[in-house]
Amino acid sequence: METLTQRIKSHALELGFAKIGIARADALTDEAKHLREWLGRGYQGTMEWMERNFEKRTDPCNIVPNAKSVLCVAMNYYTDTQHPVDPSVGRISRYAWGDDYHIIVTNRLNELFEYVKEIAPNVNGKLYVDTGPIIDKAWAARAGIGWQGKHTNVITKEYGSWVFLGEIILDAELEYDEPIADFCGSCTACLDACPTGAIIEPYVLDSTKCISYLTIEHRGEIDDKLKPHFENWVYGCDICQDVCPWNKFQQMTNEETFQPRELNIAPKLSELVEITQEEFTERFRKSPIKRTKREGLARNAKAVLAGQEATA
Ligand code: B12
Ligand code: SF4
Ligand code: SF4
Repeated sequence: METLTQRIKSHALELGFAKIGIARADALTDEAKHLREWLGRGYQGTMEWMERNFEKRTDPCNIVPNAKSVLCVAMNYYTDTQHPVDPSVGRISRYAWGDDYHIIVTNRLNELFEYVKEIAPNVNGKLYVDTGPIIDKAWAARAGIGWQGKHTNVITKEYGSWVFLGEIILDAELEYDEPIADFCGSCTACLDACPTGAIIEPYVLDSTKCISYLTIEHRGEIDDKLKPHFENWVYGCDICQDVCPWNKFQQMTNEETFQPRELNIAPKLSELVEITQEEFTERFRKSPIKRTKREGLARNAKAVLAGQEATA
């Protein structure tokens, strides 16, 4: 007879999640200390929302009363396409080539939650995929999905770091997984490759220097000093993950919706600078790229071109 935990885990795999692990819903004490220090150093930049809800962010019992378990999932998004090398085109991070994972992973996690409620009707909980006051990576690490690499992303042994994370906080006791070891060893490839020096020390990222932050989250002008280091990235950046030796274990995703949209792989920089609102809305429907808005994408393309001019 399968236990509740075994049934949930089997169903998660049937739904297409690559990995599932379960952590005790204890308060995040060490992580809270690191988060407080990180915020104190201003590494969140203008993401002020990260300073809010500290109590929820670091203790799931402040989200779900009597929380007992955090059920963590990872969904593989790797596709067999490479980033372009033509200097006249922009690079878009791999995670944003297809449909928005917020929609895809949330819908799938909802299906899993429905299943849990069906087989354990008294269970209460809440699910998150990126958007809530919860630290996805910390929970994935605690649940043994993978470890946080020196670039700070969670790396799985089977799929590398090309996985999206999500979780359901539940008020039911389940069988728990153990965290796995940190397999970065003496490697420093990500720190050495980051063009802006954003990984200021192992496991510590200064968002204000990170191209991903600058091209997606940051509003307003981009510092002229950073523009020559953009290496054609106009939405996010994959450099620290591309150089990671664990990403040679990448596997193709089965998710159709994550397959690259033709126009997202190598958009002409000159086209992005001039893209109209109508074109932007049409082209990036259901895409994560919507987040940066038309103005943001055009600004990023201009920043790359300005950087190229400055170093010509
Ligand atoms: C804010 C945010 C960002 C910010 C800050 C990134 C960051 N390092 O946290 C920016 C905009 C830069 C960003 C970029 C990216 N992001 Co983002 N982001 C988030 C978000 C919303 C919150 C993360 C958070 O709470 N950070 C707080 C800081 C303090 O955490 P941290 O850097 O991981 O630090 C921890 C440890 O390193 C440790 N620590 C700190 N100091 C020290 C010191 C020592 C000695 C030790 C041992 C440990 C340690 O403690 C900290 C707390 O746990 C999450 C979704 C979520 N709600 O959780 C997605 C999330 C982390 N992002 C994600 C992705 C995919 C990306 C990008 C890859 C996208 C891209 N291709 O451009 C890049 C990666 C850049 C990078 N190298 O990290 C995924 C990561 C998936 C994975 N496999 O890990 C997430 C989980 C979204 C999701 N649900 O899938 N992101
Ligand atoms: S995403 Fe790019 S800029 Fe940010 S830490 Fe990684 S390599 Fe550096
Ligand atoms: S590149 Fe090396 S140090 Fe960086 S996360 Fe991967 S294994 Fe760890």
